[in-house]
Amino acid sequence: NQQMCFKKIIFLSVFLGVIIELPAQELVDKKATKRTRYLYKNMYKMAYDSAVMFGHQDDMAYGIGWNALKGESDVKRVTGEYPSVFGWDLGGIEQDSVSNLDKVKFSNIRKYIIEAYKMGAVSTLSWHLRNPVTGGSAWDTISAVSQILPNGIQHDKYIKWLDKVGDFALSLKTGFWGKKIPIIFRPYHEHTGTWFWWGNTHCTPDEYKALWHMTVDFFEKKGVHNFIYAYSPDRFTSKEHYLECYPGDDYVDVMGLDLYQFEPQNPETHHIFIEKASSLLKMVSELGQEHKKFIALTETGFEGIPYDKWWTDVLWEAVKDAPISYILCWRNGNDKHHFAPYPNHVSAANFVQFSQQQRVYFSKKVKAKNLYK
Ligand code: BMA
Repeated sequence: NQQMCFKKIIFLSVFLGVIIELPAQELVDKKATKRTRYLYKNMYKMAYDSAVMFGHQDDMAYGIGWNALKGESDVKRVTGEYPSVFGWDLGGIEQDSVSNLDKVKFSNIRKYIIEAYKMGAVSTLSWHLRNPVTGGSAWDTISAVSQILPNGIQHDKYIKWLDKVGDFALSLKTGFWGKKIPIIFRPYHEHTGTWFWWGNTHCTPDEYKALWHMTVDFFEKKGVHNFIYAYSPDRFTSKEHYLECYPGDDYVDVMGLDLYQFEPQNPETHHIFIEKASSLLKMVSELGQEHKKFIALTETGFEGIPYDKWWTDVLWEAVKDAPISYILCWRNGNDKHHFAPYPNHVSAANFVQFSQQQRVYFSKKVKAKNLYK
């Protein structure tokens, strides 16, 4: 009888163990929802299995020659499928605007995020927020960080801004139970550059870190548990430089890099970009392994993509040796300022070729991966 009881206990614990089995990967947010943890674990695994997801900013919102048309996407028009990562921007939410700085309605962003989730894809949010001191744009570099930190004179106002982002995050839910949709949140990006008010020379590394800590702590306290936090410097010179403003392993889940194709842009000199990008990504991937974070090319592109083989011969060459989980190309704003092709674009055929590579994942292959389970 005792033996029976013992067996029952063993059986029950194994059964419960399977039911409540959660990914071992530690996230910044110890209360992260189950789906958020699964997403992180699965993206981490996929990256080290050599899969690279393809992402596009504002993909479902507009493209070249169309705006807010349900079901449309330039990427889909060219390849027949959606990207597997969708980027959106919250710039303007801090001022209760109806639309973001690129004229996409927040209510539509919410719908697109739900759609992306339903197709098994991933959404990532950046935030080109206004300068909290002057009310100018994100590119207004009048010093602001010291004033929004605790004890700063703009602190209370800034907390209200964070609160609006938190409300938006909590509004991203699906299904009968209203489960929250996991998001890769990528605030205060490109801080190694000098163009944003949180960037280099406009605050000290300690101030930057304090801003990051304050932001994450605020969201956790508010009950936002569907964020995976991504750190994404622009170009950097060494691992030490990459880590100069790093908020710490307890505050970062993804180690990213923002890097666009730079001059010179003629095909004979593209090897310069390839070498630069791969050497930076090599450093990021070593850091990722040391810090146990997955890595990503969190923003990239070649404005207008004037080179017809850019996708396979430049971008892929630049990233193929690094275990990046995804690439995010920037938005298709107009026929000059766009980073994905559209039908009949000079790089369209090459983009199709790129999308069909075994290691490259667009929406269809990603759906089969069940990232949220
Ligand atoms: C920049 C440009 C701008 C845009 C901003 C935020 O790279 O695309 O036109 O407003 O990103 O999305």
